[in-house]
Amino acid sequence: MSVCSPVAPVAAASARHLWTLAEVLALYEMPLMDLLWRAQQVHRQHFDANAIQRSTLLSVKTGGCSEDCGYCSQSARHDTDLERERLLPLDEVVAAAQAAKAKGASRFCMGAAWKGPKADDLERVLDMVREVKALGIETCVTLGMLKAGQAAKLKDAGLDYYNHNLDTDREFYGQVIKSHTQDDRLETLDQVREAGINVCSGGIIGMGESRKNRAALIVQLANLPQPPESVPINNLVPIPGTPLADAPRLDPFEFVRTIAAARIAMPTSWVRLSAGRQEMSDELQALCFLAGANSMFYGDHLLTTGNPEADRDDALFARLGVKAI
Ligand code: SAM
Ligand code: DTB
Ligand code: SF4
Repeated sequence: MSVCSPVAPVAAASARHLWTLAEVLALYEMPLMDLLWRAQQVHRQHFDANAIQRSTLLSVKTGGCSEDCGYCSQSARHDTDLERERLLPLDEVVAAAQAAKAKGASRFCMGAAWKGPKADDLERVLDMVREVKALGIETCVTLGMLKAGQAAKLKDAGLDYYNHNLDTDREFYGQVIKSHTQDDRLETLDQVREAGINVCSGGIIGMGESRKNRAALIVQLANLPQPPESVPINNLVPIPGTPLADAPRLDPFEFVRTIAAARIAMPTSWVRLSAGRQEMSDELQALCFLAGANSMFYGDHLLTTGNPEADRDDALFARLGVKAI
């Protein structure tokens, strides 16, 4: 195949291309070198290909979640080793954000294991957003499903991004999560958009879904009324005690293909190489960056699982000649 022949029609600069499943599946089926080349071309049209954005995560409320997401260590319905914690005090959160900023993260993301925030919990999170924002670092929260009016309050407090993943293809969703539907998640994304907060939404790969399911997730994200500004692609971190503890491991090249498909289908979005980096070699991560990932979580913890040590990431950036933004 010629490197120039597009799999999808090239949209006029002003018109937005809506992706079909066949087109995204065709991306997945390209020879890897052609796919990477195409992803690089798209990436370089919109971004500095040698710059990677870094967000630091903090779990502000850990465990005891009512939902049954099959991958999650924090569901009260799974028998995992996790210790439940109450909502962290404000000063601890602010101190962690200060440390993240000092290490060079440009965004601080606070996660809570809730189906959604109760009114009084939200008030405490609003204080966190205000104080973290005042430090001069971007703010992100992931609190589950929002009720009417909650997104507007978050916006008023200074929230920059709300993370809420579609997680997996609508057709596969019910096999992983039964306590809520993907439509519930879409409703929250609408509210976040409506409030003028940047949308961060992506998914998890390696849960036993098919390639068609992976492609369908990318189509769904890309064809949202407006594509998410930020698209986290998580590789399943298998958690003992969860239904997905023994999910068959995915070929790492399939993960790289998913990053490339996300990059091509969402050219102006930040694509985040998210959970699963700790198990990846430096070479595999470099391949993900080549496929168009330009964001990552920085700091030795995700929410309840590990992430590469900051020193290892700093060394990787130096070896690759990548600059942090
Ligand atoms: N409760 C909120 C929610 O579900 O939106 C926020 C926290 S939840 C842990 C945030 C995201 O983490 C999930 O949507 C999922 O994509 C990701 N995640 C959770 N457990 C994971 C795992 N074991 N491996 C990979 N990603 C995971
Ligand atoms: C996202 O897509 N990945 C992050 C963040 N958004 C909140 C969370 C990953 C969690 C990995 C499993 C854990 O640490 O519990
Ligand atoms: Fe709860 Fe979120 Fe985990 Fe689902 S992914 S169980 S909603 S914390």
